[in-house]
Amino acid sequence: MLDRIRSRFRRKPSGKTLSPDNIPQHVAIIMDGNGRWAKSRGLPRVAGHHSGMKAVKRITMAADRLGIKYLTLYAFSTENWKRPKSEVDFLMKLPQEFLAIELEELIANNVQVRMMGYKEELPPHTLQAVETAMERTAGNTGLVLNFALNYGSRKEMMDTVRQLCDEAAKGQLEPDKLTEADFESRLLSGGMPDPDLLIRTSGELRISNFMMWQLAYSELWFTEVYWPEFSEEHFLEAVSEYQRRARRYGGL
Ligand code: V0D
Repeated sequence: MLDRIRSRFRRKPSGKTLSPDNIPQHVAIIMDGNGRWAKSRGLPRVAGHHSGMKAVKRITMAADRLGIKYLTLYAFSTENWKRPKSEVDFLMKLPQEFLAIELEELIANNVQVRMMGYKEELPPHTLQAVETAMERTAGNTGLVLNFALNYGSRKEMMDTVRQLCDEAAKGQLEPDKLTEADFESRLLSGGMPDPDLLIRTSGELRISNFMMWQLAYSELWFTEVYWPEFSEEHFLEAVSEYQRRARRYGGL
């Protein structure tokens, strides 16, 4: 417990401290720059993906120590299937490898593993590993570690629209009375709060089909740093900047 309090007040290079209140409840991250990191070192792209996996562990533990409740990581998009088959095959082995190494520690830390995305297209070995992890951590009450895996925001919204139309056609809902809450609860993120903070690494300044509905009022924070080099310090810097910004929700 002391450790937890200390880490929340840890001094940063800037000399600023994080406030223990106003910790973002939900942080989402676009983990970009793995291939570029590898290229800059003369390594194959897959070496970058592998190194990026280490950063996942690092930032998960940092988020847990800060008392963040939800961490959503964009691991694989519905567009990523267009990459070379050899790269996709490699990527699809990472969940198993990650969980083989980290699941016991995640369980010991009361972390709940979840997946947000379309399960149908995933190779059975990938889905099996993720589902086992979700089952084994379903009762945990600590950090929710939510992997966006085969996720795309337009598909998510279109599926939600289809489902609502279907329910309307069956007479289960009245279009006139449809609310934002009806829409939200049917998204893949249903039941989770919207992200308070979005982080994107590696210098691209785009949302790239990630949680477009849910990010409507989120603070956005971008860094040039490649994901494999993203450190706890960088993460604390993003949270510190989040705390500095006034959150006005388009109101006062
Ligand atoms: C590669 C950087 C962990 C982004 C991080 C299949 C690209 C490392 C997972 C993971 C990937 C997913 C689900 C789960 C446990 C771990 C992961 C993918 C890529 C895509 F339950 N890292 N990671 N999944 N990379």
